[in-house]
Amino acid sequence: MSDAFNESSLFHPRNFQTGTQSETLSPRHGIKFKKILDSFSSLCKKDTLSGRSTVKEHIMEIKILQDILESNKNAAAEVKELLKKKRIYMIDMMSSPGSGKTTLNDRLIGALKNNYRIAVIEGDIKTTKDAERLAKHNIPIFQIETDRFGGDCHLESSWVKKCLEQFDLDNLDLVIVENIGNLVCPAEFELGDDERIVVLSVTEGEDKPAKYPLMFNTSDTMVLNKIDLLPHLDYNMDELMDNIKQANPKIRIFRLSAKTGEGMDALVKHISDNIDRKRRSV
Ligand SMILES: Nc1nc2c(ncn2[C@@H]2O[C@H](COP(=O)(O)OP(=O)(O)O)[C@@H](O)[C@H]2O)c(=O)[nH]1
Ligand SMILES: [Mg+2]
Repeated sequence: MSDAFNESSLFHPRNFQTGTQSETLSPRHGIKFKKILDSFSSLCKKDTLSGRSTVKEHIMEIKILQDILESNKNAAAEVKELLKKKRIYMIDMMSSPGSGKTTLNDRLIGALKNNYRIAVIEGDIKTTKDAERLAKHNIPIFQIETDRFGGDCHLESSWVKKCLEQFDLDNLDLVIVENIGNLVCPAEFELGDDERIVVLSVTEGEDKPAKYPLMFNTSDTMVLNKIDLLPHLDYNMDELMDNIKQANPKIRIFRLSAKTGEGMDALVKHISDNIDRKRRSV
């Protein structure tokens, strides 16, 4: 383990709450998005009350939304370029709340930290609980609490870029981003990562790839988690596989239990191979 990963380099969660870093995470984006939501709800009210067409306003709002997505895309390209230059592999991990992202990251970091230099960006609407759970690994962790600037339900690439700038990028091989827990908004906002992993736990049912196709369609990999619970469930694996095939026939699938460790080896190998490939890239 390099000197860059000693106790002093850890971004301790306690510092995020009072430090200036979280305040510099581009508050404009959060507020802008909130304004759009406000505008959309007032638009709906106008429609019901007057019955008049609001097509003009609608077009204007969509243009603003496109601007946000466009500016996110541009910042994602910058993140991609930076990671390419520094040969760092980055994972955007997404899922519903409670499907096991932090538990999985705990296991992954435990399995990878002796061979690779890892940093984590934790996204939550509120609390530093996940960063605190991972602090024992003594690696750099940055927690983004979106509640401080609008409570966004996803992370944006410009915020990730600001976090990356806080890390010692010359001494990193892997960055894991734990996105905010939901299967909707994070799918819309690319972060400039190398791999999008969606975690689905068996307790969420077989229908989620059909109900949230964009999330599964834009992901490279699906981790089917909590397989230790299968004996207790009436789970239809064929139905899940049909649904996932419809949403994204090319998605890579790992079945595992982040709790017991069953099935973890294949995922650890997959990520290790990808980190090695990135490190060898020119
Ligand atoms: N049985 C079982 N429970 C799990 C597994 N992975 C996570 N959990 C539990 O699911 C709950 C939510 O996990 P967490 O990692 O916080 O999910 P997150 O919200 O996606 O980060 C916790 O109580 C975990 O202990 C698993 O593979 N099997
Ligand atoms: Mg979590």
